[in-house]
Amino acid sequence: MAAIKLGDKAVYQIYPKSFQDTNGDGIGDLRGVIRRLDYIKELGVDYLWLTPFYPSLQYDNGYDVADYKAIDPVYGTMEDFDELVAEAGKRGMYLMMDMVFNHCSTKHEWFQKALAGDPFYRDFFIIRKGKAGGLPPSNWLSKFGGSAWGYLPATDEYYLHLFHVSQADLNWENPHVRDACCDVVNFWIEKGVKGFRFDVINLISKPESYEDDLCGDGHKFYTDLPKVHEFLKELNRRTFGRFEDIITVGEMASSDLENSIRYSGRATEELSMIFDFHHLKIDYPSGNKWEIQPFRFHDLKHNLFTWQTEMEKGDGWHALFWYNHDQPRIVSRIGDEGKYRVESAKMLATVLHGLRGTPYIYQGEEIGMTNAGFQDISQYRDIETLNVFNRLKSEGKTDGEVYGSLQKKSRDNARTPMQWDDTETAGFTDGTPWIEVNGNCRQINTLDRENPDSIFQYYKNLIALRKAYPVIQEGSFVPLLEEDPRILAYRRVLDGQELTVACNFFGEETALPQGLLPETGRVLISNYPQEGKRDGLRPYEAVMVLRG
Ligand code: ISL
Ligand code: CA
Repeated sequence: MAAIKLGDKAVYQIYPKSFQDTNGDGIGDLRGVIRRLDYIKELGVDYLWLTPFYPSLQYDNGYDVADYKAIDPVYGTMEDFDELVAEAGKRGMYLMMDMVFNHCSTKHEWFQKALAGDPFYRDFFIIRKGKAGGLPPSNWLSKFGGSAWGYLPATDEYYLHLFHVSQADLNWENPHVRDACCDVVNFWIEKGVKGFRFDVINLISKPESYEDDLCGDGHKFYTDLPKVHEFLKELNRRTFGRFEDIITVGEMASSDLENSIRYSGRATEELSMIFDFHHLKIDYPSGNKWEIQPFRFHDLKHNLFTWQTEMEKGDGWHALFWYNHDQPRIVSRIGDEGKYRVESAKMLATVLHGLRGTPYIYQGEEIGMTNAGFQDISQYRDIETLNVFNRLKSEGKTDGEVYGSLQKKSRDNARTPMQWDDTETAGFTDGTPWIEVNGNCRQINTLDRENPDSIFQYYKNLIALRKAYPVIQEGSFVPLLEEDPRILAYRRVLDGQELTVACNFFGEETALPQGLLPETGRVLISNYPQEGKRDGLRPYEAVMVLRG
């Protein structure tokens, strides 16, 4: 198992389609990533996670992979890729590839051969007869709406697709599927890749029989099944686990704590770390993502505290993140995208970068980018959003209700182009961008990053602090002020050193309980000037103090 240290690393996530276009087709590309390597290096990160750029029909922006060992010509060539690895390496940074192994595109040759009747490839997928009365094998729902079963008229059968109808689930029970996936990972390892992110990897094991879910969408039948652990151990042993210097992260959809600890524990030889999403479900009443509700501060705090404490007890390891390409921009979601945009972006960064785990920064987070603000369905591109739009309309929701929801929740919020400068296309492209640029690129862009007060410099400083202080890398987590309605505070402790983090999550000043911040401590970072007596926290104020 990789013996590599995780606590001093940071990862930058790139959504290539929206990062930097270099040939004027309006779509970001690998040469664009190469062009911006010096920018990323300035931040001080170690790894670049790129979401999929394999050949794909782009129904789900590349998560419908049609060939795992090639580059989609829209993004560039294998030579561009090799150059990217080499150029990143020169700057001390490594690539993390996105492995989408729960499903592949129905255009992948495996599925095409299965459709043509090849029994070897048929067994790569989960194909079943329907139930009497023309019903699919079970009533499970796809994550993007509709049945999770796609109909195959030629044989009057169905294939399972937990996601889009173009994403057929792979049958991990079949050893040939596991061979094929191992082969893919080894292919990229040989190309010099040093990190892997495994998409919805806790869903790869499926039950023996397919029953109706009488009180849900079916996810309890395929989430965290015991065999996932076996499959991950095998993948580890046959691929990345043979190397000391490769890191891995599993995306865990609705995984529980016990399983998360097993996936990421050092002793279990599965993955280096996991993304859990529980801290982001704090604004979904009753689990429905599309209903609008303000975030519940107490739930957020309670969630972070429980997971930090329990993961440490079980020796699990977290990938720390506020959002990614599937989630709205965090400053719009639980910060203040208006008056206190800069303060709240820095405050949220402070909370996250002080925690136990490995921090991930999503492109644009380091300059405080905000939600897209799209007002019309023609501006949206995401398949999930388009499906939900139709569903909400057919349920009789008004335009106001529907757009209110999309503007807060759509995955496109995080997918608008990176805001490099203050021109019309934000320096992203010379052509027409595949998705509109946020008009606020006039004010929010990378041009002011030299300014010592910029959000960019703040992120850079946080990453440098992590590299400098073992207490941030390894310290034990101690929750503080569990009941305080406005402040999130905690301590990290290591070898007599004590790091205290205190953050005001709201736009009003709030009292700071006496003695919380050690009088003798040294302020490592804050989003406000620190002088004089500390008896309160200003709007969205964050402070990190070290003693010892
Ligand atoms: O964004 C979501 C729905 O609102 C999440 O449930 C998301 O589908 C889940 O986190 C899995 O995400 C990953 O796999 C999907 C892909 O669409 C996402 O972009 C990817 O991050 C299917 O491959
Ligand atoms: Ca391009």
